[in-house]
Amino acid sequence: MLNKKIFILSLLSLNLSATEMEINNAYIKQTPPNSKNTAIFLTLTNKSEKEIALIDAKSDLSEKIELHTHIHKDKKMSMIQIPKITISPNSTTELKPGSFHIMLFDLKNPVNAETKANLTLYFDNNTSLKIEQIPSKKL
Ligand SMILES: [Cu+2]
Repeated sequence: MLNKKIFILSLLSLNLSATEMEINNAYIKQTPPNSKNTAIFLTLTNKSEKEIALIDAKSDLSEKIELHTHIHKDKKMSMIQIPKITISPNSTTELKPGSFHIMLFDLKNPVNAETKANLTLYFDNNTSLKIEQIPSKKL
């Protein structure tokens, strides 16, 4: 953790940028009252000339977070944990329903319209980005 640069970003804008990675349109999926799991979606834009991978995430809503994607298996969609989400140089990778997502397990509280999340993303180039006040969305 010591050599990871933490960029603390604006509370009001969800148009966040660091030197090399830009995060846009972050939101948490609202949950039914008894659901313990949800997902965070966002877009990652790599503005550098090198491939960068998202390798870990932390949030105040849950102690257990995994990077996930969906796969088609036996004509069914299922989700699996993946070690990283790679963003090619000068391109955008979208985390969205049915595709890549940040999975939150064992939620401390249900996610409703008032919920705001704080999220820290860790990348394989030894940087991290903190996003605050992420809003929820009903999907
Ligand atoms: Cu998942």
